[in-house]
Amino acid sequence: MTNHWVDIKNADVILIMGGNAAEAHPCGFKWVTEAKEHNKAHFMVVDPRFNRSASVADFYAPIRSGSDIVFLGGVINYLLTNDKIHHEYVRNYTDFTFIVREDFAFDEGIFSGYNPEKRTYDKASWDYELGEDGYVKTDPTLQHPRCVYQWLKRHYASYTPEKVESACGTPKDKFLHVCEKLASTAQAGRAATILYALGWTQHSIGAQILRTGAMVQLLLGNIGVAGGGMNALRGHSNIQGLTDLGLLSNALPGYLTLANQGEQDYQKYIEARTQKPLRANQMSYWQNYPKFHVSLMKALWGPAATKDNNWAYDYLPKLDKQYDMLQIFELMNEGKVNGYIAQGFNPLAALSNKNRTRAGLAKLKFLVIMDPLATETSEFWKNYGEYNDIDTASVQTEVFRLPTTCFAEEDGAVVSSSRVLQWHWKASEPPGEAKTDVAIMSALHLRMKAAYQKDGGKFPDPIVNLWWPYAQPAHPSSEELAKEYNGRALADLTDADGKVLRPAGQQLSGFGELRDDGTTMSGCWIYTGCWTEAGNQMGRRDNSDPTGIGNTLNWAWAWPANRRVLYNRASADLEGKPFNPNRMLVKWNGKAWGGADVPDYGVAIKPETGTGPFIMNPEGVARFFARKGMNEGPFPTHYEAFDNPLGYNPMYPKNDKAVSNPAARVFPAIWETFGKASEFPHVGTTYRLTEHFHYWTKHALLNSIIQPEQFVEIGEALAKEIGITTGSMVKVSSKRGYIKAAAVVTKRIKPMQIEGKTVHHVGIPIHWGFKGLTKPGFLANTLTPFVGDGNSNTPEFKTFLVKVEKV
Ligand SMILES: Nc1nc2c(c(=O)[nH]1)N[C@H]1C(S)=C(S)[C@@H](COP(=O)(O)OP(=O)(O)OC[C@H]3O[C@@H](n4cnc5c(=O)[nH]c(N)nc54)[C@H](O)[C@@H]3O)O[C@H]1N2
Ligand SMILES: Nc1nc2c(c(=O)[nH]1)N[C@H]1C(S)=C(S)[C@@H](COP(=O)(O)OP(=O)(O)OC[C@H]3O[C@@H](n4cnc5c(=O)[nH]c(N)nc54)[C@H](O)[C@@H]3O)O[C@H]1N2
Ligand SMILES: [Mo]
Repeated sequence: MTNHWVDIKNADVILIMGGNAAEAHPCGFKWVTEAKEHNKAHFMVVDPRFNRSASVADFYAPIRSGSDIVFLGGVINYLLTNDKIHHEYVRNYTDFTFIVREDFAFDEGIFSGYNPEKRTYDKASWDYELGEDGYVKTDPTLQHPRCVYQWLKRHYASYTPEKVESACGTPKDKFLHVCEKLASTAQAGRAATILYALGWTQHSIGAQILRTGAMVQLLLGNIGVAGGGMNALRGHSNIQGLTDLGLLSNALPGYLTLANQGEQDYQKYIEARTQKPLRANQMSYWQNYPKFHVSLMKALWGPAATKDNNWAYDYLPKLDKQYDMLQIFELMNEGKVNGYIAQGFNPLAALSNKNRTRAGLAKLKFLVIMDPLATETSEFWKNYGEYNDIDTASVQTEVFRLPTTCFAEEDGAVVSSSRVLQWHWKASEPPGEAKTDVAIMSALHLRMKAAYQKDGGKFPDPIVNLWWPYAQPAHPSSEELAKEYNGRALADLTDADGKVLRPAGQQLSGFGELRDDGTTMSGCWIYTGCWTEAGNQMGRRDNSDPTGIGNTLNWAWAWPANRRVLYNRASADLEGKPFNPNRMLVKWNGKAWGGADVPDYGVAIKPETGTGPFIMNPEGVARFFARKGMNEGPFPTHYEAFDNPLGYNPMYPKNDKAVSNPAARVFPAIWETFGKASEFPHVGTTYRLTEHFHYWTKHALLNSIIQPEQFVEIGEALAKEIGITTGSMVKVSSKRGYIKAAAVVTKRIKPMQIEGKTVHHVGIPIHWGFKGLTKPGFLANTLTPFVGDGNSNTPEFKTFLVKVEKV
């Protein structure tokens, strides 16, 4: 979230689109209720289903799954053509005036630089035009045909209300209602928030859907203000912590990035990430990359990371490809993976195309499951009849189960969607032989280290030199690890005159203290400040809120720097005067910043210097034109899901190269696993229910009683067509396999008219499987396609083709 849970109460307009917070985030959802009650907020839901959030909303509009960029592009077009934008904000705080390179082009769904054979883009032309001073050229009059504002107008001109109606199935009047309500926040003093989750991310164009939402918010001046923002409602209780700590395979802690294979040279690696400002006076905060990186390397390898060995740069792996889940299981299927550790992960249930996942697992030599429960994955080799019809004798994989504890059986911090790190204390001892994940991983590390010390190997250094300075090497404590993430001084830190600012050994109080000369260490720079000399800031429990805005700066601790609303500098005008004095976040008093939040930059930087609020970007402003960042283009563009009901792109019907995301990675063997509407005429989508948490609460008795049996949701019209009623068993098939489940016939899913064709959605909750206390069921992911987003590779779980039949 750019903002935070409590801040939702400050919104005047709330849009939940691509999420179902009442169902999946029922505790946080109370802030929507607060906004409605105390702020008269107008609450809207846009979803293929009339879901639990819609049932308590002021307004609901249906949308065809997978068509959100048409809808949001339509909102952008509406805001631009009706001039409902926050002029002062977009002019000063975005790239509206920037001029784009002359060779940048877009034609019928494809941008300049496309290589159809490789399905990738050469992104050279996707850039601003730079002057001789190295700074971006701008046109403050906004007239230049190549300025970002003019490009934006052209790019979304075809995203009309009529097109939204025919491509999304959203009636025009309902679409315009959403536009008008959002537009009412284009003025200072009103704010809209957008809350989203998987209904936006789990598509082959997921990351671009989020960008389109963010662009709407920028046009309205809703980023960085109280009650605004782009708010990702995250999943597992600590999934925010997982990404913060760099547990994605291409990441390092604190959103630093691993090198790719071509980056063997340390200086080049650092230079590529230490971005120089693209305009005068900008902070371009990633200029501090070397400080964060060297401090991380000191945390990992301690004394073995020295200036002479480039801070142990050679110890870090260099990526030959992006090792996301789809890639790993593809390699498994190719027989190229020997062993796999599934730690708190049930891939057989959670990953798309279950039969393919299972085939991959069966090719491993060994599989390790670290989990408190016996999961579908740990028993993938066992025959459970139709639910898991495997020939056990054909499986050679050796499976080890290592029972772990659950969160309540250890101390630690959990990071919420609000970026708040909140400490919790152990509530009970683990049962039986269960060990914490830290104890298991430590034991594994110590044994590997001993083996490498004894036998040597090709390159034992990264393992034998890993710094392990814990009181009990077999079980580092949560406190020790948290202090390490925060970071400390390894030598006396002095100023230019030699005065000691921070003696060696002390905890650091903020990432501003980090250095690139090996005198500081920090395991995750964005967490610096969470455990200072003043103690554990994550354990703080003072909920006082002097301004009433809900920031509670003394409750736990938020990254970065305890800031509760990101980019809060953008809530004030160039002089530092809050756009909305009633919901002030920060304010410049002529000498210093003050207010209800931690300001984006220190008191030394005055607004007069022109420093922009988007300090992580080298241009200091937010981008409508995503320079070279995204893989499928700098402006979000609609593409159909890989399994799609039309067979063409309704926005670019003439171009058969632009039907689905032209830059999404599709493994060669996967093309034939996509379905066609002639064979699979219905649109399937998968989702959650409040009563279950994925695949593990079916092991708990009470949850199993309240949601005992697998079902699929089918609209009344489709039910009539195939001759079923509630309770009938239906078979739902896709090109990848089939499931059977009880039908729930509902008014909450209605047929849609898409480009003159009737499209039915089929709703498939994900929670069942063949292990646990519920009635055994099929894994929903038997049906889903093995393809992901063009940037993150998040699987396309939300839109695929199925056929529903009466059993
Ligand atoms: N009780 C419970 N709570 C949970 C979880 C759980 O398993 N159980 N899981 C947690 C996790 S890990 C996560 S990631 C979050 C997920 O939270 P959510 O994303 O809110 O959950 P989902 O139910 O997967 O999907 C949300 C909505 O997306 C809609 N949708 C599908 N396709 C589209 C589309 O193309 N466009 C639009 N606009 N909407 C679409 C679906 O109809 C559904 O209503 O929930 C978390 N909370
Ligand atoms: N079709 C479809 N598929 C989906 C989704 C969808 O919407 N549709 N959603 C996707 C999403 S967003 C998610 S997050 C995934 C979820 O997929 P998973 O994360 O694989 O699902 P969980 O059941 O939450 O599995 C977590 C496992 O962690 C174990 N566990 C709990 N606490 C601990 C602990 O402290 N240590 C260890 N080692 N294990 C622990 C649990 O017992 C459980 O077996 O599913 C994805 N798959
Ligand atoms: Mo999730």
